[in-house]
Amino acid sequence: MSTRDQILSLFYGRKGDCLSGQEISEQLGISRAAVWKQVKSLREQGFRIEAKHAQGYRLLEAPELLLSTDIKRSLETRVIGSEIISLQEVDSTNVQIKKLAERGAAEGTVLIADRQSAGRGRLGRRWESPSGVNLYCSILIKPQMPVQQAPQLTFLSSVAVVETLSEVCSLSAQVKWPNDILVNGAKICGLLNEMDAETEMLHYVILGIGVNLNMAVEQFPPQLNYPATSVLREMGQRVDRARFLKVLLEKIDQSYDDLQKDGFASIRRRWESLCDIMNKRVSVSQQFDELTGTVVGLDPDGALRVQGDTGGIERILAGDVRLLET
Ligand code: BT5
Repeated sequence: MSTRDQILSLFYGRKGDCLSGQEISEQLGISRAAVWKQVKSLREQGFRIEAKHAQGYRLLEAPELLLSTDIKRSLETRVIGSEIISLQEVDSTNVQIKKLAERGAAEGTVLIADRQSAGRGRLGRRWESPSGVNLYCSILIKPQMPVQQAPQLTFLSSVAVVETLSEVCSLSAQVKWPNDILVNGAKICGLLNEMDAETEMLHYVILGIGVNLNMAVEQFPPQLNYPATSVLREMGQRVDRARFLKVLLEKIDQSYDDLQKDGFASIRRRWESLCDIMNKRVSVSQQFDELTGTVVGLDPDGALRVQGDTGGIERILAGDVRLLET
């Protein structure tokens, strides 16, 4: 734990009572001057810390930052969140966690950032990541599974996000194959899984999750491919980001455990029940042709099963799926 996080733990342990500079310096084994520097830096980060003569410091208010100590304190998980790193700004949480993975970071490591300067979408696209309002999170896992089954992990994250939106925000969202989450047709979350594998087996997978939580209408960039939305826009109220993240990590942890013990069946059933194109007519644009048919389910390798209007079941591995008017 960093010195800063240790000081915050001491403050939280005091529940609003005073903590003397002497006590902090003894507990952490640092000088009084170093304590003062840490307090100054916490104030600059938005913590309201009162200094009372002869009594010490008192934490009055913490900023609405996503702090690893806050999240870790109440997190009930088995693997996910074994380590939580919270940064103010990164280029991309996926890029940074990949570096940690290469240096041997533990399974379950989570990296979150308040802002991304180069948030990544698929195929080199950009994920808009303004400061202080949304969730930008990457999770490192090391599943014992063959490469072909890696797409199952995208469905695992998307089910967890939709269930968290429902539980924490009372918001009903749908999954869109393969990696979007929509509310009334507008994108509220994007998922970007990246993996490292050798021959047939996975080394590690990064689950990248971006959810628009408290982003206001004027913060949406004007030229997006799809309409976008946020919880604030849909529900008219702000979400506590730390609570959202805690519930999300717990759901991912549970689903990851289920996946490893019982296989894909339960995630597949949940995904199918949250997918608004199940049993509906769609058109699928692929690289060289277009198919129309009815969606009938999901295969274990993540392929969408579509009953073609002319012919049998087609397995769609990549393409753009559009709902047809009925
Ligand atoms: C995605 O790509 O939807 C995957 C986004 C994953 C973002 C997370 S944040 C944490 C982690 N670290 C990263 O660097 N990335 C992951 P794609 O399907 O390619 O969609 C990208 C398209 O969505 C863009 O071209 C825009 O049209 C649109 N878009 C960009 N930012 C958006 C936002 N904040 N909300 C809604 N739509 C957005």
